[in-house]
Amino acid sequence: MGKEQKNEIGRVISGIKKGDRQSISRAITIAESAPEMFASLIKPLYNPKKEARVIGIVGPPGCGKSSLIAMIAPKLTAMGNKLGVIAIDASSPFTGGSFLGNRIRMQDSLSNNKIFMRSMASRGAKGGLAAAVMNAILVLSSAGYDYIIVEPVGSGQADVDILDIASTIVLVLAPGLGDEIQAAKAGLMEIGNIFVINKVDLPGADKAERDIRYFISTGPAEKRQQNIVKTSTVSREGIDELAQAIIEHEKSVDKNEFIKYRFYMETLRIATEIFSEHIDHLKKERPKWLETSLSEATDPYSAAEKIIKRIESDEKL
Ligand SMILES: Nc1nc2c(ncn2[C@@H]2O[C@H](COP(=O)(O)OP(=O)(O)OP(=O)(O)O)[C@@H](O)[C@H]2O)c(=O)[nH]1
Ligand SMILES: [Mg+2]
Repeated sequence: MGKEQKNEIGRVISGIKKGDRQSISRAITIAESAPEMFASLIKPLYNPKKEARVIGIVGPPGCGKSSLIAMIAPKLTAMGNKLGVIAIDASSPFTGGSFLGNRIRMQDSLSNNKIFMRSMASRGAKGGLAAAVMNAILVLSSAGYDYIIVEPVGSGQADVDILDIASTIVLVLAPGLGDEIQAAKAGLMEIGNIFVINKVDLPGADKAERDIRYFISTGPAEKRQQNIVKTSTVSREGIDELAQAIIEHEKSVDKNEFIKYRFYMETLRIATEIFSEHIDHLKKERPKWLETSLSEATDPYSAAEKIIKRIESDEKL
């Protein structure tokens, strides 16, 4: 790493400690584009006590996830929380059509530095989307954010395994989505901690609710008691209940246990990344020692074991 990069890291670290938004933004960009530089940035900042609570808002495309986030965001900040919002594959989480109006409601929280918003592209991040999202969570946690809402793309499954990062998962469904509800049922129903039927101002809301209740009744026993929150971002029905349901669910989560789990998943992800970087390097370089090992090995398994030993011993590859 060059002197200039080191200086920049120093500046970004002290900025993040002060909660400076530009530094937070820059750190997330570094995480997306230069993972090795990000490592030196986050090491001195990381503090497990500061790990934020992460809420995943999942559901089929167009069910109203972003609109709901815009409405519950000010509720969470009004309770004294600093809130981060990460939306995946939105041009910007708060400039999409439905956000223009909601942005006005959020103005206070925004000007008080209580909400930080960021969108991420599912393609293009070095190390993949899961890495970029997890690293953004590390940055926002270090900057003192209490809650982070993540809105994954489309069905919510995408590249991010939301179960690895979120301690509360809100599943949003809406009337009139037809097949998408069927698809969502298959994959998402099992992971939801809170079920939401949004757009209850539209016809068909009752049918959607009956469908979901039926589905729940056929699911695992522990889900049968599940509450369904009915919301509309048009009439604002159910918005307070949803914010409250999220807080209540978080109360039931053992935060320390969940953070240990997220730490474990994060560690494995980083280890995999470092390891595969070594392997990529070997694919490109074919160094002399590797050629020798290969010619000495009697089978490819023994040859692979030699490579692993070499990586472990941290000898120059
Ligand atoms: N009638 C009605 N329309 C709503 C409601 N909530 C959202 N919408 C509309 O539904 C459309 C999609 O809303 P979004 O909030 O962008 O939905 P999303 O789930 O974030 O969509 P993707 O991110 O594209 O998957 C927009 O046109 C919203 O204005 C609601 O409660 N009632
Ligand atoms: Mg959206």
